[in-house]
Amino acid sequence: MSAMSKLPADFLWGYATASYQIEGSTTADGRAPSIWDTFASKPGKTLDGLDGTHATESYAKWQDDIALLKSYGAKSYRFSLSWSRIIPKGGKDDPVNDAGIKHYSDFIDGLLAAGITPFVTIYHWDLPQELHDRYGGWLDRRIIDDFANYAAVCFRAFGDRVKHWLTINEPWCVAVLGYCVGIHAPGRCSDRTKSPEGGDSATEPWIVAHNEILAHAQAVKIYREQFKPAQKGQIGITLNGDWCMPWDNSPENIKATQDALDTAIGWFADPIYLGYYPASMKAMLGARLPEFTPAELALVHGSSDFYGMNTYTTKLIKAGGTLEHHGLTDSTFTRPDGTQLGVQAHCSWLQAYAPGFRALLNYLWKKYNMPIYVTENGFAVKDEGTKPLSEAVEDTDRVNYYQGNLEALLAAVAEDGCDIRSYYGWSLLDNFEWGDGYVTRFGVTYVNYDTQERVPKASARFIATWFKEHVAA
Ligand code: GBH
Repeated sequence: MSAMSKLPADFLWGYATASYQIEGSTTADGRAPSIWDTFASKPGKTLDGLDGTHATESYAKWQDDIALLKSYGAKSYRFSLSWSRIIPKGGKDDPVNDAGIKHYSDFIDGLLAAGITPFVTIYHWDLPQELHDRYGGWLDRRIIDDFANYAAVCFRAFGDRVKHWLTINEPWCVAVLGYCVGIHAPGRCSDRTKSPEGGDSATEPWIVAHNEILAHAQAVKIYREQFKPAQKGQIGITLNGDWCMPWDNSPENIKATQDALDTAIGWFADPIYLGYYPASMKAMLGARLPEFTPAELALVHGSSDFYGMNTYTTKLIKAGGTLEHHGLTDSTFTRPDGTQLGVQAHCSWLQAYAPGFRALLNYLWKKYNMPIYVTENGFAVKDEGTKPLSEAVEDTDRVNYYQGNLEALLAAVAEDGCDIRSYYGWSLLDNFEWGDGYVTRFGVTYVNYDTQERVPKASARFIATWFKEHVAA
């Protein structure tokens, strides 16, 4: 790579967050409960029984968040809207809450006044509880029109100023963690000791995913037909997906690696960008995988203007697992020679491995041929949550993670020719890490949860300097 390689001047970079993970103020200004309020309030569902009641108090402290982003030189901020602040009961015939609209409208104005481009996620997992109670939320096809209506309310209220939209964040996590493993809201699975109210891990995740894809596509259709001509923005979905490499060169592990990628990524990306579910998933699931009608397929195929990519790690894949949501494969970070793939994070599922980040960018660019927006990427330093502040802010493992991945991103652009338009670090702040509570910290900013004091970590300074040096003027 030439030392002069730079990202284009309009490259968007900044940080990502999500409403329930940062906002707090869960009863303010007419907000109604989401499935995450309900799930987190049940005993044993989150670490230390904690929830998003306070989080980083970003609903109240929104001006501080904007000032922080500005101090970091961020060009853009990715955040999500809370459905139950905007339409408390959620449905298409339910009232819109003007106070919720006003909050986000003021926030968007504040970002723009600070020169920061808003990138807005419409749904990041906090479904209005009422829709779950009414018809089972994502399990029922009524969600499609209710979601599309909610999205239209957002386009109408904010689309004059918001030109970058994401429909749903990581539909895989909603389907698998919420309706198969039961470790995320609404906590459904086949195990009645964990989910007494019902659930079927063998069928529900595939139905939920199908409805998510249709809801996303319906929202995009409305945007393109009714709003895009005047508002001229872009809209897409963002998918989680970690790079997979065969554990060794055996044919069965090479095949398993593609099965793992199909289930992690192709499950959603193939219908949306290519127009069909992966053949490996049809073979695995048979009639349990829902089918699209021709009309639905026409709606779904091509329903994203770009590839939204959330990624964290790389896995080594072995054939022979028992979990269908991993394509009946197993994964490990331990190579055949016993060494570890990368530096271990606080979460068991995350190790740093920059070559995998570059390989994934290339795989997605070649397979789907869409501009890529990296919408999340980040690292939780091991044991950071129990370190004193002075040590926690010297987050060397996180600096190394970002350095490796940003160099990989630049190489993917400058040497491999991938079309990459954004990079968002997860996250601006330490925040509510879902079932893992507050001990796992992903922020480039340390949050003292007793005082809500924000303290920049070394990684925030590193990223600011890196983009200053690597984005064309
Ligand atoms: C993102 O998900 C989320 O968008 C964000 O809200 C979250 O805070 C952030 O990552 C950090 O976790 O061991 O089988 O349970 C990341 C994608 C996919 C990573 C599921 C964890 C757990 C797999 N996640 N994975 S499992």
